[in-house]
Amino acid sequence: MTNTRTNDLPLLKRSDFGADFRWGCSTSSYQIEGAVLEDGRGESIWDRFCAAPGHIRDASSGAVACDHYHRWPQDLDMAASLGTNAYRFSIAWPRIFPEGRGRIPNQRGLDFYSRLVDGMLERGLEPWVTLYHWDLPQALQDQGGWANRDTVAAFVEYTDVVSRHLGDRIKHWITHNEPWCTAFIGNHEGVHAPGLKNFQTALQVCHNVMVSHGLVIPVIRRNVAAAEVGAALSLHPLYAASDSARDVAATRRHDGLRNRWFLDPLHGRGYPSDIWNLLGDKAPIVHEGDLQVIATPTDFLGINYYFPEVVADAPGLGVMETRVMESPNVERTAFGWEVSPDGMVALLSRVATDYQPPVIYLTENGSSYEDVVSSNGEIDDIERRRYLERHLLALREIVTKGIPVKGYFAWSLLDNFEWAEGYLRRFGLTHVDFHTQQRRLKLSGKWYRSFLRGER
Ligand code: IFM
Repeated sequence: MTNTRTNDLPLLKRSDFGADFRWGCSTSSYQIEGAVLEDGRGESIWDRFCAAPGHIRDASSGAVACDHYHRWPQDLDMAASLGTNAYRFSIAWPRIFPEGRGRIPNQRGLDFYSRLVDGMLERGLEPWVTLYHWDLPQALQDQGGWANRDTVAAFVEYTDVVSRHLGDRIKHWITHNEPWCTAFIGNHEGVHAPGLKNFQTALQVCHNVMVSHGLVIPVIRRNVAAAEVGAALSLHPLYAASDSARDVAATRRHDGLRNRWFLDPLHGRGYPSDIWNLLGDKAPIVHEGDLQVIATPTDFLGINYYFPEVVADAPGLGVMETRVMESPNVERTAFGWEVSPDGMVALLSRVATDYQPPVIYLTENGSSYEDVVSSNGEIDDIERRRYLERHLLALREIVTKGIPVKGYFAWSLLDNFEWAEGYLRRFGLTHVDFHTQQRRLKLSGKWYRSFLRGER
């Protein structure tokens, strides 16, 4: 039954998206690599954060994760066997500069990624690299992390080294993954590394990350012929909890920090004034020219789409005075995230109308469910398969509307270390037994494979 379509859903074919469409899976370094003490890798903020009790729900860490550092040939074989033509991964900055910066990079770290990229090319997978997917060198955090402007300079140096070493083989460069998460989950909510709970710090982190994005674009272009560069934002369609003027205004405010805080400056509009005016003395320090730097033209916009949010007014609750509501009677993943392919259509339509990016890639989309390995070793993750199929149907609708989405990357190739949730949330198309490291393609992965291979 794996290769048949879900009976109540319309037929979907790879060819509906055109021959040049990029199809891939996404991963990130700390979530899959393990080998945190090998080949000269330095400590990252996630190593430090995981070591402190109470931060990770199952008290785990990425120390071993999927052991991808050693098992990458098998993992790339799996990615290629699906019929994908691209693969998104990230580089662990502490493998390149164990102390965050320095005159001489760690050659063994560069060699690892060089082998990995060669492995992709040998398998017909176009490498899509993310430079920062949250594993900051701890040495830089010890000096203030992203809140310290020096980290911006360090990121430029790191990018220069990586793009000079790998730019002959990598054409697609993603500067940052989900700067909202870097800034706010890590520095305001305290749920991710480095675990700070300070709104003002989070705003400064956010600004510095955005400046670093703009500053590395010319560096990559200088080092990489015909490079295509962009950032991957986590964006959400937002709905007011009621028609009341207060909830509608709250939703606009929430949108201001969740979505427009990134989209506006990236598109040359500066920070949204409605939000800036609310921030008062918490607003970030912005140097002259920063907004022009952030608005440096890119080649594409990466969007990570997972779920919509329903927002209500919350007087007295922080500067933003908003609350995200749990709307009842909606379909949710095991993580509690609302399942809404329509939300993806709404989001992409809105971004296309309001900002007109020339090219969009869906750089992440996926779902977490509680998978069960049956006695015959199969993982019949019907819900994830259906999630994937419905989101690809939504994607076809988006493409049919003329919105320039040119690629889709499923999150994720493998079950992996899901940050503060540890190994309790599985997002993979491939099941990983974290005791034996055995990989097994799930029903969802088999569905993606049959779709990509045109076997349906
Ligand atoms: O696992 C994460 C990933 O690192 C960033 N985007 C969302 C995924 C699921 O939470």
